[in-house]
Amino acid sequence: MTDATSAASRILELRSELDQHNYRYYVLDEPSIPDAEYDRLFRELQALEAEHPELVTPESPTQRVGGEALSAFGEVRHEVPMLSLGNAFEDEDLRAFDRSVQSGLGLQGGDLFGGGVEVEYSCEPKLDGLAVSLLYRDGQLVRGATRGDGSTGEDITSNVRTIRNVPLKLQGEGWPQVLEVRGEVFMPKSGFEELNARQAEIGGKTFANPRNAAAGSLRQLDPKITASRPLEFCCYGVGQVSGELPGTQVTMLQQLKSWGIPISRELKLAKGIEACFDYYRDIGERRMSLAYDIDGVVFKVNTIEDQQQLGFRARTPHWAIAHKFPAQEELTELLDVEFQVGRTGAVTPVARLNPVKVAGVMVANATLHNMDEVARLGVMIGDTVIIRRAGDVIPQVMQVVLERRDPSVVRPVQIPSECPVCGSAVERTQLIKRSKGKESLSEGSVYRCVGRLSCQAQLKQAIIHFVSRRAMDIEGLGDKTIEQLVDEKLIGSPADLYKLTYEQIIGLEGFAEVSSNKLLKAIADSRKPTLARFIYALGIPDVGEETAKVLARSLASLARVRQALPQVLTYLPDIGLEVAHEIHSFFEDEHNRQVIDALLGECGLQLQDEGGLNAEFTAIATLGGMLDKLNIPSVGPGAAQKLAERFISLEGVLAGDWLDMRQTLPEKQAKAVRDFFDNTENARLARAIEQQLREFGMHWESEKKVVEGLPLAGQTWVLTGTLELMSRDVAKDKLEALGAKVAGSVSAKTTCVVAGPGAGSKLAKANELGVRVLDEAQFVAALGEYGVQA
Ligand code: JCF
Repeated sequence: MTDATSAASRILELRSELDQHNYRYYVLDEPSIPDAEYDRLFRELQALEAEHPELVTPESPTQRVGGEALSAFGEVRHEVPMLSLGNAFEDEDLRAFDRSVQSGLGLQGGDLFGGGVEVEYSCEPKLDGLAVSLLYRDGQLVRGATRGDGSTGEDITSNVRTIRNVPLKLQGEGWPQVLEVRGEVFMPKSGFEELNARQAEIGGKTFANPRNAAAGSLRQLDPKITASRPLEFCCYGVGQVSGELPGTQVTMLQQLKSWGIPISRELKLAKGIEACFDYYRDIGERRMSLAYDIDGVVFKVNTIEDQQQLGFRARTPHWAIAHKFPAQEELTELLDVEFQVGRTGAVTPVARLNPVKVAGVMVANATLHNMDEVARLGVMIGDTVIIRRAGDVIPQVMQVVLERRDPSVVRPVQIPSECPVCGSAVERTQLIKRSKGKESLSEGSVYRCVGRLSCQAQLKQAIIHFVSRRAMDIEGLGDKTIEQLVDEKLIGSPADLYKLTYEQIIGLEGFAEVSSNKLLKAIADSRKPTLARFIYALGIPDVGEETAKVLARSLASLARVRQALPQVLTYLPDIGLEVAHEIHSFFEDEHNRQVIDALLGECGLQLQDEGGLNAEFTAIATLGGMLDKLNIPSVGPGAAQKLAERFISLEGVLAGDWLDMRQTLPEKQAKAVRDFFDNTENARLARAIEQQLREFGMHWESEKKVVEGLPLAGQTWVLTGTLELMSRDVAKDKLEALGAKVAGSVSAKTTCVVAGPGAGSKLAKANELGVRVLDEAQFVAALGEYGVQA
């Protein structure tokens, strides 16, 4: 093949590929490759066409800019063409732009150093949205249009009218009779997240990024859909104008702002190109905390007369440029998927990638989170994938480029059946769910190595966690040292730390006399942790610092925490069934028990602040509440309450005869209760829970007292908004213990509404109906009046 024929065939290939991506981008709003990859293909075509001008055709994507008008909308001709911007990727591109501006304005060599006169530039972030034109006649919005190809766009008047910050009428006075403003329609990041969550919930289409979401929302044939989308407009310039506007970019935009047109809050004036670099760096640093996506900053020659003198070429002005940030998304190949074992044994897939530079940093690995994520992405080893790295966030695999999949090469990602580190079984986690008195198991998204501390990977992580600052706080024991200790089998559990000798430590890499003694002292000094720190240091799955503190404060002894039944743990603030089971099974594990016994025995650990029971746990238990926690099949809270009212005590229920029970409950439920307690295991569990609640100091109320003469008997309360001093469950328990019913909605029968921050429709309804409303502080005070502590 000659050079020319191979160029010709590559050109055809690139054109068809670019046409396809253009269609996906502009018509479907569903691009399958990152912008950076599109730009590369585009530039490759441009370069080939420049080498072979005879091969350029009018249909080539290089000869057209922007999207084709969608036939469903009317056409709009732009009297003044809508320009796009040239790009500067490197610093040098921006300096070249500045030099060409200077020469265009005849300013070169203007000072002693030959550096020319400093040009003033307006600066603003470059929003990642869609360019639109808004036409105002006599101050009224009469037309909205997309940019389209720059000379013809689509008429989207009904849609832009739904954008909340687009004024339908201009404010103030002095606006020109005809005023066409131009700007970007975009979707803020938060609105995008909410929209996607909403769409996922109703099984609708979700969007890859805010830009696609904005495009998909703006080009809806039904403006009601557009209206439901969180779009915003930001003006950056003007088109047709009758009459005069202020003479600089910045003053002109400020004038538009005074008429009610939104402009960028980040608009600044920079004197000289160095100030532009400062602006670029400043916005770059704040990029992640901005409310919207941007892909660079825009610099414009500030003086409008100068802009006119500089003019434009094809469709880009000589007086403005977009200084792009490094792309956050790139394409690469997924070479392999490896599995890492974490502290709690979670086996997580990690993508090994053909290294690629993303946002300025080489990326060779990316997280795949879990196997559900692998399935959601549909990713296979050997696929081409899109990698995204935003700010300090770890690189993510965003999407598979299916067009680039070679079915003969790819293979599925499989979770290993054995732990890659210790060879123990890998099991899928189970989720315990409860509804209507039924406990059901479903598959979790996490797989776990069951090896616990016999798995070296888990052991290393467990010890790293154990010694960490907020846990046992042993200084001088870095990750590398811990790895070495485990690899050389010097320690097999956290307890072994306390048995390390001077000789063993000085034999480690990086240790000398002084540092060895220091470490020994640090280990010895860690022997008196608080109970909360110690519980946290154990590294029980799902037990973070907060939960550890709750356990320590409420139960006030490790012995009680170790014994606690899961159902009893759920009486503690913010401990759900899931976590309760994790805690319970952690302490059931034989290996864990041995390690804890060793720590408290031969290692000499002494836990501080163990002691009497704390008020936090002296919540009020009722028989009904306890029966509910037993999860008797088909028996919900209502039925549990009826049982309690009828039988008064647990022994009463256990002995309750069938006829009695059938008078109280429908036959099916009565039978379920009888069957449940006829199983001696269940009866024993119920007695154990009741006994433990008493032992742990639970303030036990008999049902009899509950139904009669309680201070809030006959009242109906509603809890809404966020409660900060206690969980809603606890608040509900306390109200019920005082005899109140707690309902989910407000009506004229509601006695009182407790409204925390964020309360919405229920609070509004209460105010409308004149129902009494308490804030949380008032609520706590009210409880206090009845002798109940918050
Ligand atoms: O924010 C933008 N995406 C943006 C686009 C800002 C500008 O000042 C622009 C633009 C496109 C063309 N100015 C022009 C002339």
